[in-house]
Amino acid sequence: MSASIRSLLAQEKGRIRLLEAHDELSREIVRNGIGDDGQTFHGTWISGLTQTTYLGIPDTELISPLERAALITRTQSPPTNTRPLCTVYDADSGGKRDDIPALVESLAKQGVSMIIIEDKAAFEPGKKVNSLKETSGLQAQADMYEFAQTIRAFSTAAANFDMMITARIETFTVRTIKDDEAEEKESLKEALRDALRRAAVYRSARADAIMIHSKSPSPDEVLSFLAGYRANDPITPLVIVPTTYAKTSEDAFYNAGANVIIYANHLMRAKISAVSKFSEQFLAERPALFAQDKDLNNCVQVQNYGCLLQRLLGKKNLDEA
Ligand code: SPV
Ligand code: MG
Repeated sequence: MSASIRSLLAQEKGRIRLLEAHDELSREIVRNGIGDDGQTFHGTWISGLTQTTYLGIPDTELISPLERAALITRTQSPPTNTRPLCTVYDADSGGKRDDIPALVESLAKQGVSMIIIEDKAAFEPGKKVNSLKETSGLQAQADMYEFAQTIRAFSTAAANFDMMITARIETFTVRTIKDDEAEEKESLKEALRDALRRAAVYRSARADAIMIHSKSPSPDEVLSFLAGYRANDPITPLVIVPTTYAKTSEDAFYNAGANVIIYANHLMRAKISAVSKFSEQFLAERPALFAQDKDLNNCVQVQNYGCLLQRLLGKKNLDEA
């Protein structure tokens, strides 16, 4: 059974934490993770970036959000008696307009309860540029009124499901940072005005939640949006992705009005790091490494990648792995 993010938001007083999962094993790792303070993840983020990395293709909408949805493996069938997680899907630009009803239905049937669509130029395979890239502005931001039509189409398709539709605002990520201090200040002010205007338009188009994205190393863009938005609307859930501005505490964002914090690519990064180090160690020490370690040997023999990864992550500090 999957959890509903709408219900979790109510249950957890509007403070939700998600971690990216790109396959069934990583999802189980998210489900079982417990911090020293007893905190857990409430659900998973099906990231376009890490799902495509897993598939070995670039994060450019080479395959459509509908095609990608068909590749989610068994997210709805965890073993019984496990803690239910909610699932949030990264739908990139939303894909082809005609695909929207089938996309929403496919995701709902797989236990997804929130879809996030970004206000970038309309779907064209291979043309998407990831928001964190320096060149993210090369993919233009969508006209806000045209994007509102996309949000309306998703909202209509979601009417019979427990599904939240989130409009993701890319104004800060497409912005070119100015060298001149005064120009930069003005550009930031204009970007904030634009982002707040877009949020109002997308809410009128029946978006259930708003995501504000930023690739700045400072949390200031996001904090200014949260303050500006919350001045007029204390209720609509707000979503953030603190990948580049990672040093600010969760509480600072929750207290500023954020409700859903998405750690968007961290398991894939941990996996790449751990497995790279392991393969180097293996080359250096084989076959002694396997001869000495029966458990590790078992993990490999049954090709249980998650078991292998957990063994490495069990060392807590990835650098020790
Ligand atoms: C993803 O994880 O695919 C996202 C978040 O869309 S980001 O990569 O930060 O754009
Ligand atoms: Mg993405």
